[in-house]
Amino acid sequence: MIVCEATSSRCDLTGTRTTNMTSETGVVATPNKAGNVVRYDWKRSEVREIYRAPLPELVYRAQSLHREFHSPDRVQTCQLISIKTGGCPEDCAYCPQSAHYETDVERQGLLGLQHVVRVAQEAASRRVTRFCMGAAWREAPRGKEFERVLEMVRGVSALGMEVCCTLGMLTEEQAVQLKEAGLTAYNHNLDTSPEFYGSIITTRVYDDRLKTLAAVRKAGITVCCGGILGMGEKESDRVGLLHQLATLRPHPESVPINMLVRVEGTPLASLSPLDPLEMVRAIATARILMPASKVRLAAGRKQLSREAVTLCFLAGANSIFVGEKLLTTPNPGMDEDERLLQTLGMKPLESHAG
Ligand code: SAM
Ligand code: DTB
Ligand code: SF4
Repeated sequence: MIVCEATSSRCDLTGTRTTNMTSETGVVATPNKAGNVVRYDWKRSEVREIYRAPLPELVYRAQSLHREFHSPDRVQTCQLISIKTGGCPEDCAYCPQSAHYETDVERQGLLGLQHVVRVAQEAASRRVTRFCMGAAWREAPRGKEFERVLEMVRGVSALGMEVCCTLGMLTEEQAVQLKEAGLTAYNHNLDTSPEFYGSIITTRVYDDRLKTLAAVRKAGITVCCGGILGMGEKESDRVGLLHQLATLRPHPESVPINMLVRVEGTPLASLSPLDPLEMVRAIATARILMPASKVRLAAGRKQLSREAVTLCFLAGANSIFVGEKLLTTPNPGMDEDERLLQTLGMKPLESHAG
């Protein structure tokens, strides 16, 4: 265990302990193979302290811990597809798909099953191991459209890929149906701190998100949950988001950290761009707080230099979205990413899906 000299003995920046820890509410930590312990009882002040540590210290500690839980030269490659685009009734200020804003996004109803499975097959042939289907819905629909989504999940799952969906709010019953269809993961982001949430979205509350996350967990689906940086939030909001994620029990298996893609027509379009080093800090902090999780460097890579992306990998990011498009916005092309991984001596992670 690496002990932090700059902090009190209560908080070592590795976030690990060599013994089991308990609290009044019961066991708060589970050990990994090496005897390190994953904690769920982080205090916000501890998260702040980690986030603000000198950058070399922060990255060193994140990287040290990364190596205890993951292969340092492996990156999971995931591909997104927008299965239903635009016209969303929610007013998320960052989102080009909200019906509240005039953007260049063309509305598109739910795609056909065969088209989606064909795109997934092409992705699998390029060693993409996780396929994520996103829909601009406030909540997953009922009836025929939901049946079609279930077919898509079955079709992609049959290819041996990890299957993820992000469809908005879910009922417990829908979560069970998705699980039975073969869904690996459900993406549902908390996006920012509870305090800042109301400045970004007014059509739902933080608690709605937490309820869907609970339904996903209850159904036995893994959780993909993260947020967006660069929406005009303060450092304390980034800390607040990371604190929320790190106190979910169990931690989300996947933590996407998005850098805002500023889209013309959305209320956040003219914000100043985020300092990429904030992405590095957030990723390193996520790695320390949730050492066993995949930390995904998600949206915003087009705006990051390859050196900034490299720093994100050093800070513990071990998953990226590949392909020229995210849902509606551009992403670096496959060739560019292959070249980058090759230059860095890194390789795509093999699939764990059965
Ligand atoms: N409607 C569903 C929902 O909101 O959960 C699923 C689709 S939504 C587009 C998925 C996630 O994309 C959002 O939670 C948000 O974190 C992210 N996102 C959307 N627009 C973005 C943008 N302009 N920049 C970065 N991330 C964005
Ligand atoms: C996540 O956290 N980021 C991805 C995925 N989960 C669904 C979506 C990013 C969307 C960026 C804006 C767009 O392309 O529309
Ligand atoms: Fe709708 Fe999701 Fe976009 Fe919000 S982020 S407007 S819920 S598609």
